[in-house]
Amino acid sequence: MISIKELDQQAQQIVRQAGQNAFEKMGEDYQVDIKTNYTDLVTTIDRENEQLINNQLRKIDPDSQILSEEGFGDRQITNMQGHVWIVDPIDGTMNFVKQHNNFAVMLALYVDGSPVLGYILDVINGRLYHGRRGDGVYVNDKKINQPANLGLRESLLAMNRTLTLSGNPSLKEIAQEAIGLRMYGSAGIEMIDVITGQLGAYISNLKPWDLAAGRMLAEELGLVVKSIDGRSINVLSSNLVLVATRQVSRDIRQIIN
Ligand code: 2AM
Ligand code: CA
Repeated sequence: MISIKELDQQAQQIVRQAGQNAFEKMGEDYQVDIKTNYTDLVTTIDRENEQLINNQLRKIDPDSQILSEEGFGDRQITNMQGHVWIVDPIDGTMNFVKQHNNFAVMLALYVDGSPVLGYILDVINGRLYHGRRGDGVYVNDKKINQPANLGLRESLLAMNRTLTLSGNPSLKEIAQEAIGLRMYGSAGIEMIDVITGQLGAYISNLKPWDLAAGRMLAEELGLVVKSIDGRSINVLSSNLVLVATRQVSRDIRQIIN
């Protein structure tokens, strides 16, 4: 069987190919469809990318399961045994369509439920954030240092639109306590900014493919990835997730409790 190190090399190529495909097609005509409502989009490029990624994963790791957003993966994934690849072919599809910026390709490998490989490609900046468990996190070829353990009052916080508008008093207090509030519209780009220390925290409702890669990279750098009330998260379900420095996580816990 192919080693994790070899899978890592191949997966980097696959993510870069999908990024290149999105970059090339970005300015062309493509179809945009509505998923659950008019704010939730999918394009033919999302679907193309997912097929490109999944077909290659099936070649390099044929016994694995694939959990992916647009329906080309395995229909039913009820357990995390063995190799499970988790795919977001374009994260931040709204930004892809509207901004031609601030979107990502994301991929992760979980082995028996634990994160082992993670990739977030910031397509427009050509930066691939990647990591293998125990080997640290890199941006392209450069190793990333652990971000400073700042508290909430010294940190920028990113929160998604639904939560920001929810009126939840605890979330409002958290947002007011932070030094500033940001909203990018791409979980991948927001998690990159926590990993690199540009944000102290990111709070959002995330599906498995929004979370899987960023969780791997963040945990490898000693950051906290938990449900907002401090419980551990189940990667197979939708979660209200906090990705943060240890100090911000403590500060938020104090506000919530
Ligand atoms: P997507 O573009 O891959 O769908 C924007 O708020 C961020 O949340 C994006 O990363 C987007 O990923 C994700 N997202 C959009 N709709 C979502 C939903 N209904 N549940 C969870 N995540 C969602
Ligand atoms: Ca997506």
